[in-house]
Amino acid sequence: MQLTIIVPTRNEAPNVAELVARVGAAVHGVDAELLFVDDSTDDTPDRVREAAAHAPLSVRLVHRDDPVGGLGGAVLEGLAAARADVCVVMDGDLQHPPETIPALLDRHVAGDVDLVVASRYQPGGSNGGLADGRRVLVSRLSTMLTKAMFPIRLREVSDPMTGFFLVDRRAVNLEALRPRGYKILLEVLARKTMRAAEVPFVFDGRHGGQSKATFRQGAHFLGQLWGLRFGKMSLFAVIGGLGAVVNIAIVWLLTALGVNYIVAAVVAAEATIVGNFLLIERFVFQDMRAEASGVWRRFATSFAFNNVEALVRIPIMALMVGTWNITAVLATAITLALAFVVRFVFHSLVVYAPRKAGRPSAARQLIDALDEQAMSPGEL
Ligand SMILES: Nc1nc2c(ncn2[C@@H]2O[C@H](COP(=O)(O)OP(=O)(O)OP(=O)(O)O)[C@@H](O)[C@H]2O)c(=O)[nH]1
Ligand SMILES: [Mg+2]
Repeated sequence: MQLTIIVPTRNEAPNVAELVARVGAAVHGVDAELLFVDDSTDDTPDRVREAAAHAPLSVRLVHRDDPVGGLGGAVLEGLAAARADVCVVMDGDLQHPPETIPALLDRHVAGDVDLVVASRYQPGGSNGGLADGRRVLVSRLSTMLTKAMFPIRLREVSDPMTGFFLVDRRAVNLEALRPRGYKILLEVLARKTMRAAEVPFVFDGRHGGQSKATFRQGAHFLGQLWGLRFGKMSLFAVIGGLGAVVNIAIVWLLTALGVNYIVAAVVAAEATIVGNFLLIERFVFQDMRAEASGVWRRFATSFAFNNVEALVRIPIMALMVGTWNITAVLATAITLALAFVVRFVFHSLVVYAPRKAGRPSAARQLIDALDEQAMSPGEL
């Protein structure tokens, strides 16, 4: 089978017959199937079965009684259940014209990309079908925000918020995608550098039925964006913060037991460094371990870095207090913040660096690696 067209639906009964007819006509001559992943409470499933009976292509229905992950979850389930590796994802309300499918397919057949995005913002495309000015504004602003947060990953993509795209699922790690996203394309794009292209399309008005877009989804989207962008770094920060608390607790405990405070501080620092390493191994950089050097080497590098950092930070702090005349507390705060960034960058780029990598220019490599690691998602 050449192509699976995945359509997530929730209460789209009035649109099913027309959708099936138009998709059938659009992919005439292609070995394709149409796969509905349905979370409806209306009679959408009946409409799908009716339409399937005399459709010009194979029509399948996956109805979910437990709609895990909502729209995003439905798309993921469709990608997993598809008979073809090449999948088109589109809405079921005919805002995404089925007549654009051949253009997506043709672009993919050229062979140089794994993802073809149907874009409202390419010449020839349009956003005219959005319900009102407010929706246009929200859509524009969220697109701008998204692009600003992923300037490198989304370089090639003008419409990362579209729900209409073709993806070759062999190029996607389905297990790594989280259905939390209403915008599953964003998950796909943000997690991995994809070879992507775009074709324009005209976003139509809704054919029938009701919109499911809500304010809650908007808030959800911001959460998704935040998680994708800062996931790894915020986890790293949380673990670092936890380490600081444990550090203080150990010093307190040991000194209370009568241990010399310098000895207590050293024991606490080393214990925290080891604990920190174990936690970031497990929770922050777990996706990079397989390609990095062995665990003992990673530990040695991380351990050495943290000790050097602690040794260097204190004289720098003293220097700052001496030359800038700032308080010791402020100097501590500044050096700790700086140390956090340096530590994160060092772990991303050195401790967990892939064993061997293609070597473009050093600057390019640095930027790519930062974009890849510092900003890639992390999950607890
Ligand atoms: N399976 C499934 N599909 C959903 C869910 N929520 C929305 N959809 C489908 O996802 C597609 C997009 O939803 P829409 O309500 O059209 O969202 P929108 O296009 O942003 O909003 P409008 O412009 O008002 O149409 C439609 O085919 C919906 O039926 C869900 O929870 N589960
Ligand atoms: Mg819609």
